[in-house]
Amino acid sequence: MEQVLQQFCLDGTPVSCEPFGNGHINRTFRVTCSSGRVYTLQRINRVAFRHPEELIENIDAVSRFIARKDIGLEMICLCPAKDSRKYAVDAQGEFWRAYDFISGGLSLEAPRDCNDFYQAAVAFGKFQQALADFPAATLHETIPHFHDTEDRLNQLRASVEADACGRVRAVGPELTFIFSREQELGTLCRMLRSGALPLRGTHNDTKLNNVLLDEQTGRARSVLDLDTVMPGLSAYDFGDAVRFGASSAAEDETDLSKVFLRLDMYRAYLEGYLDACGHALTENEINVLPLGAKIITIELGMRFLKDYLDGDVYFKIDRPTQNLDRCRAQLRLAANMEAQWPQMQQILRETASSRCWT
Ligand code: ADP
Ligand code: GN1
Ligand code: MG
Repeated sequence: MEQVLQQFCLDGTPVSCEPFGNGHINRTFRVTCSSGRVYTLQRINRVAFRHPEELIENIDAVSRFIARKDIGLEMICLCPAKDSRKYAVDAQGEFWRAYDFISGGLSLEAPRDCNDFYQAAVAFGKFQQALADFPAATLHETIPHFHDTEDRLNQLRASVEADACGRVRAVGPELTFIFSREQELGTLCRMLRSGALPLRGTHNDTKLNNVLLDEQTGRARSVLDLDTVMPGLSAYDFGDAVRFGASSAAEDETDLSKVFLRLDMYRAYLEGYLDACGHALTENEINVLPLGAKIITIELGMRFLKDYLDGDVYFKIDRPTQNLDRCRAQLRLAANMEAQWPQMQQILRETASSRCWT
């Protein structure tokens, strides 16, 4: 680690370096220097990200673009290395980056109340708004087909055929649940192709713990984890946040009777999101927000299942069946969304019609 840290232009000498955060992809550390300055140090996951230099270019461009807009979002700032690049490479060829640690910010695993979730929605909504005039064509596609649900179905099919770990026979009900919804799962992809939905600069990983709320005021403070900022669909950004933060249970809950969609949280997110960027969304985009939540929830179920079948090579796990548990919890949540579909639609109508721009 020392060999990595000494490559960056840090303010002082590092005095401590501890593992930090609950991300599933990168390895994150909190580094404190003799000056009192604190940094986030991260090793970039090379299974997920094949071209780390491109990833760094995206993050640098997007964070600086948004910081200049002064819209009340504090953006992460990449720390330069001594060779003036914004990353370091260690002896094993692994890529590392350092950011200024944003102190006084809360990264939550679950909202404490509806206001937390409203504020998270404001942060992601503002973020998307701020990217509206970003030159999207200059962004690298850090993970090709990231939220291409049709492609995710094909990837799952390939993993079932390969059955690398002999696990397919244990997941029949999960596969039936997913493939019986195949047509519906492709809806947003088809709408994008036909021009019914616009491609925007989106975050693509809108988990609650990828946002910072201010510790004192509880207000939206920052948007983190810019690894997957790419052209995408607003419905998926909305949906992924709801999937994670409006679930009554943890992403890997094993007692499925505890897993359902909290309609109060769903409403709070919808309000925050529409308050922050609703005026800029098309009518179709607003109408498909609930569908975005359902489709992305099943898409995550598919991704966790694929990784379980492949032998847990993508998402970090800390117990052997965790990816299968994550998959089952997602599918249960999606089934519950289906059961509460009329209420989800009604809340959308109420929230959208009470906004003055409708
Ligand atoms: P991963 O891709 O593994 O999810 P993240 O970039 O999301 O990595 O970082 C993991 C966690 O570390 C975040 O969820 C957040 O809690 C914390 N974190 C990352 N960067 C910062 C920062 N600059 N300031 C404060 N906390 C941070
Ligand atoms: C990963 O990196 P993290 O933990 O914020 C994943 C997301 C998933 C999420 C599920 C690059 O997010 O797509 O929705 O896990 N990120 C990547 O918890 O694959
Ligand atoms: Mg993260």
